[in-house]
Amino acid sequence: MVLKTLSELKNIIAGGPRKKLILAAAQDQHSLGAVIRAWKDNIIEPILIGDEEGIRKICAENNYDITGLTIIHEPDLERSVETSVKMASNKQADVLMKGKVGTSTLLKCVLNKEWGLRTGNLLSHFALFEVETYHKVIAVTDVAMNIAPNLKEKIAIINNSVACLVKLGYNMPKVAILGAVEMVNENMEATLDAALLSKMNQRDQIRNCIIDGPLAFDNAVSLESAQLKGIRSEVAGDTDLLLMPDIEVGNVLYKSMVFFAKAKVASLILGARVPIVLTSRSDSEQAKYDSILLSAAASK
Ligand code: COD
Repeated sequence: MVLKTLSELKNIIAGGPRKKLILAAAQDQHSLGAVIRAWKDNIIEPILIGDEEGIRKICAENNYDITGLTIIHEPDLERSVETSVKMASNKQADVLMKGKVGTSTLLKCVLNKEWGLRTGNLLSHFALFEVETYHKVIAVTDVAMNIAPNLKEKIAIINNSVACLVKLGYNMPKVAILGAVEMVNENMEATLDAALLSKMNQRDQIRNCIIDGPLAFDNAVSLESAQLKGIRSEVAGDTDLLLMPDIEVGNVLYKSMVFFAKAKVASLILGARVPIVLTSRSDSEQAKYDSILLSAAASK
């Protein structure tokens, strides 16, 4: 099974229990809009933590009916994130979501050694794009958390993402390890790592997926480009997951997909005790809603 559109995430969660979602620093219009829509759609049971007056003002201005919704008043930003993370850590939530607070403030709390959401695994960011010019959704990792992953970290990032794709119903997702070129070049570290990751996959050191790399972006997503270059690959042109060499490449790809290609996106932090919806403050309400769908599917 592969997903063709993000709205198919609804089929995966259909009939399942509502997930408890904590929205940290909830006084954020797009986040509240997405959370309330998912609540009305019976996908989540939200708890809003933040400045109650600010939350109620946004809801009144946008005609959001929040009768019956739990609000915990915590006007201080850092304390609202800390309370949210502690509650998620105490199993009071299936999903944590970031509201009006900076990414690194939330991540630092999540990584807190005493009361954070660490599991011993590497945490990584996973984004799922629906773009008209590709025949199915395509996942991209890591565009927002790990800055310059080494080989060991790349393996953990692949494992997190593949486990998530398997929860979404994928069987042996195809993983392209991106480089600037499709040949191993000893001066380009990304291509060396890609070759090692491919060989580790062939030898069953990385399981449950088919890895090939290095692949340049064109051969990863276009069979025609791969054939023109004479590349024989099970992954080329049919990639399910793109592994980025570092955060700069990943973040620029993410933003160019959204701003130039008008892609729809859903994203999550994986590897913590609960999935974390960490869309950026500039992401649309739709992106936040789709990320909530993804988090509900990933917390199955
Ligand atoms: N998974 C698990 N543990 C981690 C991870 C991870 N991905 N990253 C750090 N840790 C642990 C370390 O082992 C250490 O024990 C502790 O956390 C602190 O590690 P530092 O000092 O490297 O981390 P910080 O607190 O300085 O920074 C961690 C961040 C995640 C905040 C940092 O990596 C970061 O700023 N990433 C980019 C976030 C960002 O700006 N994204 C852009 C979004 S658009």
